Amino acid sequence: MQKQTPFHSGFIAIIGRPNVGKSTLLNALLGEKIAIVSNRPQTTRNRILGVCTTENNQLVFLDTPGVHTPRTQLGEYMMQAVRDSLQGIDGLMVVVDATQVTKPDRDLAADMAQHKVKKTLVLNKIDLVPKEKLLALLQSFSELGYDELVPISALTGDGVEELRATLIRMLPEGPLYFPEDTLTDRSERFLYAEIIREKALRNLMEEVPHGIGVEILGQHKVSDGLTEIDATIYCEREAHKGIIIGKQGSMLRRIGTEAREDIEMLSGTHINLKLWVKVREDWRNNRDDLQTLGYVRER
Ligand SMILES: Nc1nc2c(ncn2[C@@H]2O[C@H](COP(=O)(O)OP(=O)(O)OP(=O)(O)O)[C@@H](O)[C@H]2O)c(=O)[nH]1
Ligand SMILES: [Mg+2]
Repeated sequence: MQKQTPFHSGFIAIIGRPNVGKSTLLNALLGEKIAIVSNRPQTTRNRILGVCTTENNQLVFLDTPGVHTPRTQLGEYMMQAVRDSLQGIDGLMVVVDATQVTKPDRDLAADMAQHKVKKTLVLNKIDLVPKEKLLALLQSFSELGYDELVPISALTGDGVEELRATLIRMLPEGPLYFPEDTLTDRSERFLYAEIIREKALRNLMEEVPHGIGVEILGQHKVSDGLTEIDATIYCEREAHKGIIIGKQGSMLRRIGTEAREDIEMLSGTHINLKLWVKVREDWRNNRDDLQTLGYVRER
């Protein structure tokens, strides 16, 4: 790809309350799925960087955990990841769920409006909102001082290209921060663990998902075209372990099959995925466990 001058680039943080669709939006902007998505709040636990490069510009997105009041050390780590993501950025995208704008959404949007960078307020999930309601909502955010208000559906893609054009207009002149073929700064190992966690989140009910952590123990090439991956799913209680394994192992098999299919697509090779389940009581408040599972502050 021929790099054009002047070249524009910048870091843009994606901020919002849990479940508003930040990770779905990151994936839509990249045209690739790198961040896991579920209908449960607090799905994303780390800052996830995604890069989109053209001959004229490079957009570097930072997906972040949903802003909430932390109740565990993991929650505190997550909120630190949000604060860290706000450092050194060139732009800010604040996402709200247009189907249910709450006071905490408005408070967060008002708080973020204080940042002295280019700011876009993104009203997501417009596929579920009647036009009249949307106009009133847009109006209700117009006084906060955002440079742009953009309605989108990250799920259907409606408005996503308009949003991209808006963000590109806001980029300052800048260097190529990452090689042009970079998609994310996250390792395969991280992405695989996240895929397994996503399948667990999607299949498990009630309080079990929040206490789940995944560690990739190892991966080795068995032959050309076949890799074996060993991973442990941690949970917080013996009763949860039973639920994750399921009747005669049926739940664990389902999580394993769904995860294997996604990992095979990502890696382009056949995968033999071996999953174990272990109980680690209160791991979300244990510093060593948090470290083992990759919840370690960067830099
Ligand atoms: N109908 C509809 N659903 C959406 C849209 N965008 C996201 N969703 C759904 O909203 C849910 C949450 O999406 P995520 O992308 O995981 O939300 P998030 O903001 O990253 O959530 P956290 O990581 O928990 O903070 C999922 O069930 C998505 O499929 C949209 O534009 N329309
Ligand atoms: Mg997310």
